[in-house]
Amino acid sequence: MRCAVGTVCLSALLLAGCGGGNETEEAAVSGPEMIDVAAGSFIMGAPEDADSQQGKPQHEVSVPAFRLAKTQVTFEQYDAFAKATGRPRPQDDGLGRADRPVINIDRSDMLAYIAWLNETSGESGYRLPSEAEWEYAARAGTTTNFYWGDEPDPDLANTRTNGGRDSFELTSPVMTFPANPWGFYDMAGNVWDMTEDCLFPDYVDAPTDGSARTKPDCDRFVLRGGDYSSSRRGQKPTARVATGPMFRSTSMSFRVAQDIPQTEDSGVE
Ligand SMILES: [Ca+2]
Ligand SMILES: [Ca+2]
Repeated sequence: MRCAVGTVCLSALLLAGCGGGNETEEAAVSGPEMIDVAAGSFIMGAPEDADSQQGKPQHEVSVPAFRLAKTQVTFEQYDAFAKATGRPRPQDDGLGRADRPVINIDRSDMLAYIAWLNETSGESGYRLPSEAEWEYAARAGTTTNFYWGDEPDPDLANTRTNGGRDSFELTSPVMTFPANPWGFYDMAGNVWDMTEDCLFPDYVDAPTDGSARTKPDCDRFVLRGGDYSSSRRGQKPTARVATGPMFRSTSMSFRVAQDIPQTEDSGVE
């Protein structure tokens, strides 16, 4: 089953072939389950009076249609890559593997996984998401403090609260908490997501076409989406931190984005 561009596959579990395109021939490697995100515009960033962790200033961004994985890359997915390529399996620090987000890898490991997907999955165009794409997908059309409303809720994200559904001091399996309105999991809390963007101190002169803001020899890349130790501010879809390219952590992972294949509908319906 192919999901029409211009819609979001909310019932992703039922649409096992969504974005996969593997009905007629078995791909050698199955990539992460992708959700089609329709093109659209949104206000990126936080108001001037927001705390210092939030990206500012607010500005309108028009995002072309793209795909984003509904979860972060799991240990199961990454370990298949490591096995196939002879790379070491990253440590899990005793937190468990399987459907936990892969941790203790650096940016070059993430890019190697993505390159491997492009080479072996039978599909192309896999890449890291831009900050703008990430925030557009995290907000999922909402304008509230969090994608579920204006107050933190321990039943809706793995953060430092550790109450209610959040019984996790550290990482939690992907899809433990409810998805956001567009079907993406863990866009608040659990572990941070790597993006394509280099860190600039603010959004002045940032691109407004959904593309990543980069520069040669970047030494600080932007992470989005908070982690298991996030306070109120770290859970917001506008929160951002940054790390160097060699950084590894139990609180950082990644999810893949993908270009919409050129042969498909452009998203105009
Ligand atoms: Ca927690
Ligand atoms: Ca997260």
